[in-house]
Amino acid sequence: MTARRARTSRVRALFPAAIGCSRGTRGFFQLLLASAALAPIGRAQDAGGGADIIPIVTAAMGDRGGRLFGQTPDPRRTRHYYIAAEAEAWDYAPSGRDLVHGGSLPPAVAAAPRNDKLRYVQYTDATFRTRIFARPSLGLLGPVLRGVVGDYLAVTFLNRTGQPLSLHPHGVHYDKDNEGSYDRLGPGRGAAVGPGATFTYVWQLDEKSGPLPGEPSSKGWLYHSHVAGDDEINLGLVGFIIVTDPARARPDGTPVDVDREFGALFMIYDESGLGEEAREGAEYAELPPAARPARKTWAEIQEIVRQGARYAINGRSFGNLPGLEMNAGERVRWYLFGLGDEHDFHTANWSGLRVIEEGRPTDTVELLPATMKTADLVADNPGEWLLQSQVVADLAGGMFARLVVYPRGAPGADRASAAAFLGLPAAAQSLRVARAEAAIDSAPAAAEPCAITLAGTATVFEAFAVFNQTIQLQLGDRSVTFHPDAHGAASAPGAVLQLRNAGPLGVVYGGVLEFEFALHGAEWLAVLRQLGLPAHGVMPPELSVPFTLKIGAALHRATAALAIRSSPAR
Ligand SMILES: [Cu+2]
Repeated sequence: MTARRARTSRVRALFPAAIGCSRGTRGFFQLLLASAALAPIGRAQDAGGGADIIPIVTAAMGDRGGRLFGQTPDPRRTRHYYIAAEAEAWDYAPSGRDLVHGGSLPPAVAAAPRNDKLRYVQYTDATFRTRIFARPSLGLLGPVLRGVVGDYLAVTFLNRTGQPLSLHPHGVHYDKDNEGSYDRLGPGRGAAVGPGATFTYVWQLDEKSGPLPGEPSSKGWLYHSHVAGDDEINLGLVGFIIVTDPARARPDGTPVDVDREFGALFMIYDESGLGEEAREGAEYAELPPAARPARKTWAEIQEIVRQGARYAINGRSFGNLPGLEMNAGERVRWYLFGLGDEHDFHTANWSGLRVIEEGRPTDTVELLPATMKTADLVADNPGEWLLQSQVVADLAGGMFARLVVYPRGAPGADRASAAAFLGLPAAAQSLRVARAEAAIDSAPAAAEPCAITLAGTATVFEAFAVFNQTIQLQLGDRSVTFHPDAHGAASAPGAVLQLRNAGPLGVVYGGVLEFEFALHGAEWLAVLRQLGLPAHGVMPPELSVPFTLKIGAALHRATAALAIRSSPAR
């Protein structure tokens, strides 16, 4: 990821097959350069930097994927995902603090809260308009893809960035077009998806992708962009796949002997801002001046790299990864991953808890780059604990996260399978209702016969300007359109909208919009009656109200359980 990778590029280049997907052909050219002292090879010939690679598929070609070994897979056995790659400013420690030790962040981390990242973002369908809520505990990781042995995964990928990208999976069965990995030997169609282009990858979850009878009932495999090697991993384009043994799976594909799942990627990200050239330049400082692109000394480069290192679990540092919460007694499966370079040897350690990994009880699991392991624990020790790397430099760098085991009898972590397991279709939501209530006044001359409050969250694009889009609410056959101002406020006849989380410039960051509608008047009472509210007699305590929200071009659907307060009581 950094200058330290430059130091080893000769070694890697000697073993390109063994290194597999962690290295492009750049190291090979550099090997030529170093050994023969040739003149530097121009960037146009260089495999490093995705911008230099000519995309295999472009926006003009349309989607030329969707087939595996020439066949369209059985749709009844296919799980379809829609994933875009998008730019995002990423904060490794959004609280601005070390949330475990209570201290401030190292100056280099505190000074750079916004880091340019590319992410895999999940959408509801091929229109790529409506985002799905990301799982907070997954941090920077992309959506989890899952299935049981015998299934196919189809991933329609839209590249919304300016450089060619891909999805390259580990562990599953694919042909060359679906490999998603760029090389000069004869790249498949999915090897380099150009800016604006779409490609549907199809992968088979064959027997070898699933667990053996002696292994845990499910296992995790990494996927990542692999056009120009690990640059894209460092940018954030990483996610994982879960494959379950069908003999040990529930109907929804979750492992039957587990109550909850988490995924954790241990990796040092490089935010030094140093280009390949500067890093490689330091490495080749011993070359004759004509062949040397170096401008900084080795020591200078090392210091810049050190300042730019971000020690993270799922892209969060210093206790800033949320959501690692479980309930006492739950059987919890951990999918553990390592990625990166020769500094990325990490030891996943749970304080207060022990796991079973490869049949042994332990509290520490060793991770090397491109390692994929499964570890199970029973949450038998309520309290606040840590998931951390026990490597000394990792601890100093903030590679730890908070764990919570709620005691029995506490409300605890959400036990619904969509919340407890990763990547289930039921969790693929874009709209959540936090508060839904209606006050009904049935008196003949009531001043306010009906007042409805509907508040919640909906997904939006990154850096969403609240005053730029129209927002349309549809309840029953009644639809209202709002044009919010820079403060997120808008009104229409019988309706008021307030968007709650726009910053001073009227922009929402983070992809989640908080809304609150207040609806007044007899027309809304008519809508509720149309949706099943009785006109006379005893009011039900709750009314199920389906509604849609159109934010710009993105359509969101949800059903609110509307709490009914009626007066006068009868
Ligand atoms: Cu890989």
